[in-house]
Amino acid sequence: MEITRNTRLKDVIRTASGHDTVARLLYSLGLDLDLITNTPIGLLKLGALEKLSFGKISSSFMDAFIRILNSLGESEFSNEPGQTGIAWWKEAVFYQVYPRSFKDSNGDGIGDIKGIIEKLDYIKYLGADAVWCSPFFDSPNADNGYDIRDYRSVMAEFGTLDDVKQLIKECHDRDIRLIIDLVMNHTSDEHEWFRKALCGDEKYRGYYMWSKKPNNWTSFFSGSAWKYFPQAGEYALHLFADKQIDLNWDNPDVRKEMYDIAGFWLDLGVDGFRLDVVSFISKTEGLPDGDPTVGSLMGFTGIEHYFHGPHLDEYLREFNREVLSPYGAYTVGECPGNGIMMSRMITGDDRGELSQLFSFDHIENPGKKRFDVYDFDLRKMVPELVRWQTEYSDHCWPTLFFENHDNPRICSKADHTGRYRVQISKLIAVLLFTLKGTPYVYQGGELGMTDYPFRDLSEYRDVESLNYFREKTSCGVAEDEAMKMLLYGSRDHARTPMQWSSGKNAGFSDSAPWIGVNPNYTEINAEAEAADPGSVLNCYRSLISLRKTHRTLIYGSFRKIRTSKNLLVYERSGDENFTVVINLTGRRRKNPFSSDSSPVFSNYPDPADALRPYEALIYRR
Ligand code: TEU
Ligand code: CA
Repeated sequence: MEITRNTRLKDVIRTASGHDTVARLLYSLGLDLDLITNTPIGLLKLGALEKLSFGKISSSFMDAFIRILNSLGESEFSNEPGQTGIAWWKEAVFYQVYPRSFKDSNGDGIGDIKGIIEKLDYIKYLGADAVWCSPFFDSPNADNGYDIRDYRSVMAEFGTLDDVKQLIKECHDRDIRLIIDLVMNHTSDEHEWFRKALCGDEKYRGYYMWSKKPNNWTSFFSGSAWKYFPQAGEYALHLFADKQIDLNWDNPDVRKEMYDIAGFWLDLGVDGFRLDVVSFISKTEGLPDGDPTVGSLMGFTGIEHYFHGPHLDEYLREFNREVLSPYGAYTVGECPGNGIMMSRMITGDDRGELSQLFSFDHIENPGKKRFDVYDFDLRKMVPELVRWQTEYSDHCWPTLFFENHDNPRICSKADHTGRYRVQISKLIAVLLFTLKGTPYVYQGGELGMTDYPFRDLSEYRDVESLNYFREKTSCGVAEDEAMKMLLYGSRDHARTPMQWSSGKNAGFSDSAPWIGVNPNYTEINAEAEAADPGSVLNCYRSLISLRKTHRTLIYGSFRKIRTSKNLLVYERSGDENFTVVINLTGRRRKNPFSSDSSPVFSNYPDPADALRPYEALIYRR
């Protein structure tokens, strides 16, 4: 179906790209797709929006918008009700390790592979079945290892290839699977390929994307996405830091290199991959300018040309056929900006692309961006969360996560006062382990670790934060205001050392860590929490074990029960029936769920009639 100004909105959202683009656009305006599905607005023609907006929606924006809507064409995925197949990764609890900040084994202040090995028993004790390890490959660390210089060797600070082989073995000895983090969209500018490209080697020049005249795309880490290289006499594309140069995936040699690298690691025994920004690998041919209005809404200009590019599905299928399937490897793709329908194209079990993906809309409230100064409202997350439970289809399996190494801590985000840290952390655990999908715990989330009280720019380490500060202040934002934005959005909050004990440097290292330890480690740490039955850690452990002993919590169906917008109430049904009641606010609410039985879980130590702030209850019937 060709979308034009005459297409009614309700028809626009029947195609995958139409559905997701409109949903994303509304989301960035703080609105919900319900507006189109549940109100007469759905009957309006696309062109009417232009007239009704009184000039806010320009004709050129509408043109760009219609082009995006038509770019993906019809979606080919099964709408048949399916039968959810059983798989280890649907039953597993994943634990994400950020090696630099997890455990330092040799006292240089930097976490390392041997440190991870030391703590595998802890991961097992928590109840996790699989580890996602952020990149440990040789890297000059412009972006903490997400800028890879050599995909087949290990960063000296982290250890050796033998250490990683040992890690794989020690994981498997404990029945823990290990997936590693492959960055296939870009390499370091210090990678041999790029160095050869700069020396005029035509073969390797063709590995990257060049231009004599850069387009208007912006980088995720501020400024233009193009950097001029005098040796080459041209600009090279970098969607991230200017030391992370985008690979040209339209070149079959590049794809072959990547498949070989994946095979190398699978031969060493890893169980699969988390694929860094894998949805960005295919870019619109000719690299045309991005639409400025789309750019300002999304925060990045040009994104419509690569967030689900023209050959993405084709390349993923090729990757799957060449490497993943033969090894039976699991994959979870990082796919920012892909909504639910386009995600079905990537993860449908009949599509032969990826096992699962991460999409991020639920992580910020509608209309908000990560550096905005605001308290995250859990209520506003519900429509998005529920949609992935009910509309993602039986052919797909959601990921469940609220934290990772790129986002502040969720308990701080939702309550910057810290007053309800314990309740919110446990509430999040209830969502992680009772919703349908594969839970991903980010290191320290299981302790209720919080944001760091950053006061000075010198305390930040992340290239994104530092660039952001520079960009904002150079555009006239006052320094204290820019500091406040960093305090709300910096990725460094998630990267402070794991808090193991109340000992020196939180038990992370014998010497000063590469980034500050949160001063609250004397109270919030694994050792103290292990000894406290009411801790966040013990809550995680008991919910993981509840989930494992009741498969209904894994494979059971999901149904949302309508109540007030202050509560989230849902049912998981199968052999058994679980009802989850969550107060999403910091105020007391009436508990609408009357039951003969008392809850099998509460995030408060004692029972009560009314729901207390952020109370989360699980009933079993
Ligand atoms: O992140 C990609 C990404 O788009 C975002 O998570 C990004 O960091 C930011 O949130 C944009 O608003 C991945 C990695 O997870 C991240 O650590 C890397 O810095 C990035 O790719 C580049 O490799
Ligand atoms: Ca170390």
